[in-house]
Amino acid sequence: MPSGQPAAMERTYIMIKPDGVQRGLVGKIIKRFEQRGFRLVAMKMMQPGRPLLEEHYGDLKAKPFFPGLIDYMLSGPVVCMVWEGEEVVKIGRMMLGATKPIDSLPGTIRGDYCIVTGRNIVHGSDAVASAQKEIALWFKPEELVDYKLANHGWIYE
Ligand code: DAT
Ligand code: MG
Repeated sequence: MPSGQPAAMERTYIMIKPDGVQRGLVGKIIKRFEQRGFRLVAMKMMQPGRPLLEEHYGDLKAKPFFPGLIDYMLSGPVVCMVWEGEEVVKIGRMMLGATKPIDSLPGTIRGDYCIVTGRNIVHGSDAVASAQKEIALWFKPEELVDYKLANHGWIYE
């Protein structure tokens, strides 16, 4: 891409799972997205119910770990966020680290804070299309806040 040509502005759905909340990692996870330069578009804490979680993880319904995954996600409140920026979906996944913490490199969130796949503390959308679906599932349109980040011009060309 030629310099000065902006890549598409994207949004991604990032959710701190119950273990991330209980382990006091909310601030640290938010900080990483802030310091990278992304714009926080929406944020709320909630206790999701089973139907919402089953919809969110609908693609994994047939997996043997699905019931355990839903129980884990029901075990406490989560922090739901929408972050915006160029290539934020891919960069966000990179910041999270691999699904299995054994493959997550140090420096990534999962690589720095967790050991097993079933307690990997944070969710991030895996593609632009799934991000759009997940944002619509977890947030009402009026919960997405429009404002200009004061340092935008110092983050983008
Ligand atoms: P990711 O969260 O990296 O997008 P995924 O969408 O494949 O990974 O799976 C969703 C979550 O399900 C994952 O964060 C943790 C859990 N999970 C995935 N594979 C698992 C496994 N083999 N055993 C236990 N839990 C698993
Ligand atoms: Mg996934």
